[in-house]
Amino acid sequence: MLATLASSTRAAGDARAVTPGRYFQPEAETMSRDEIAAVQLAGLRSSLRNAYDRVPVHRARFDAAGLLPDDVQSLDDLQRLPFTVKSDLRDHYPFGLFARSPSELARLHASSGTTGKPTVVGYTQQDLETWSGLMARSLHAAGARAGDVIHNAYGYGLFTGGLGAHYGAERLGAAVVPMSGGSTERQVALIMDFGARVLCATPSYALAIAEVAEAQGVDLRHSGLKVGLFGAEPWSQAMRLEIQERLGLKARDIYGLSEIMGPGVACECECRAGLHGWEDHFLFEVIDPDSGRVLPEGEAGELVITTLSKQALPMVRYRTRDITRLSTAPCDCGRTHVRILRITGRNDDMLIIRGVNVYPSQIEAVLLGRPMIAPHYQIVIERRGSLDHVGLEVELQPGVPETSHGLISHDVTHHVKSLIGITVEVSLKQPGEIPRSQGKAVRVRDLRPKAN
Ligand code: DLL
Repeated sequence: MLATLASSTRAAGDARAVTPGRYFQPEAETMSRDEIAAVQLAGLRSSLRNAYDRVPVHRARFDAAGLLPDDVQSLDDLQRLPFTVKSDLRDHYPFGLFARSPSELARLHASSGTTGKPTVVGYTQQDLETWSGLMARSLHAAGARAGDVIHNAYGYGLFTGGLGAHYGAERLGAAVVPMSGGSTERQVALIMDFGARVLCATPSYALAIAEVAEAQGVDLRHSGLKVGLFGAEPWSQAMRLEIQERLGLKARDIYGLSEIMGPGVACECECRAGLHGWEDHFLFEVIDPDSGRVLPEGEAGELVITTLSKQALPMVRYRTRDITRLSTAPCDCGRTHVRILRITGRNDDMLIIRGVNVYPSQIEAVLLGRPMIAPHYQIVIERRGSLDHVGLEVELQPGVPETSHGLISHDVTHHVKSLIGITVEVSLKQPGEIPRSQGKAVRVRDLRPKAN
């Protein structure tokens, strides 16, 4: 099957010769399941050793579980260790889970934590090498090639999307256009002018680009775009079809999270039958989120990931909160790495708004403590056109004069934008207007179409 991989990547009408890039790595990507297990066991033992020797939090947990890294004889032994959760990163902010000192790091990234403190992740130079390699492998699996122009509209900065895709594209041997998000009209012009063959963006931003192009009278279906790598937020099959139709490319799903690495933990291949999770660097489990029990292959549950090669931030059984299923059935592309089926949602209250991770508690933290605002609010998220729109309904304290309304709205909008990074439309409500709940307050009304 692999022999046909190169020829099958030649999209109809795309006459360019397909160069088997350096980042199709058959020796790694098509190992037998037994070979994968052997690589994983070796990686697990050394990663647990790294965590045990250098991270007091992990050492205490391993000791409490009565399992030393050298005791690990099989992959199943991992189940004897407890999970790591997002709040562990917050509780040991900023560097408490790091296995390297800041002087040994090459980069730091951060994403939203559940409250004011961000989740901080760090990389050694070798971690960055691994990440670039896996991102290059992902790009290649999705259909990008050395020599392509890759238009990268993932946000650059603390978010891992921009730089993660950037270094992977360079490693692949492509020319990257480091566009980041925003300036959508300019994005359209540069996609056309530079002849980009590959687009990297969140799926909702890809649609926004299509919309702006259409409004400008530009038909991106006639551009050079052939492949899109879309991720960082859940998206549906319907959205895939719409993106493909409007941009004239093959839309592929890419998954990742900062705590584990960033984009490129898993990616769809040409077959688009699930995302290959790169098992030579990560170990994937799916658990019942309530009992924590590991579920048999094929059952839906929460994805848990253990890193096998990370130096700076080894993660042991990290609960991603993402809901999915796994399959080790052979894929038509010939790759043997497990497939993570489309992420259908999360089992915590984290929202992903225009690709930005947001917890309702962060918005609450902005509202509470503002004297004219009562502790009752609702976040209403809709899809307007292709983009998320966030309404923030906020209840006033009794007796607030109407003359202050403009100032209050502006103050809330400004602080939400500067502290959390999203734009909200504030509507002020009179005392008692926000519905009170009998039980758990309904803080979020998410009216966007669901992923399926
Ligand atoms: O979103 C990394 C990334 C960048 C992935 C670009 C793909 C492309 P975080 O900001 O840490 O990292 O957010 C991670 O985003 O736990 C999922 O809930 C969600 N997510 C990421 N990719 C997908 C996807 C980046 N393909 C969180 N489908 C994860 C559904 C996704 N959800």
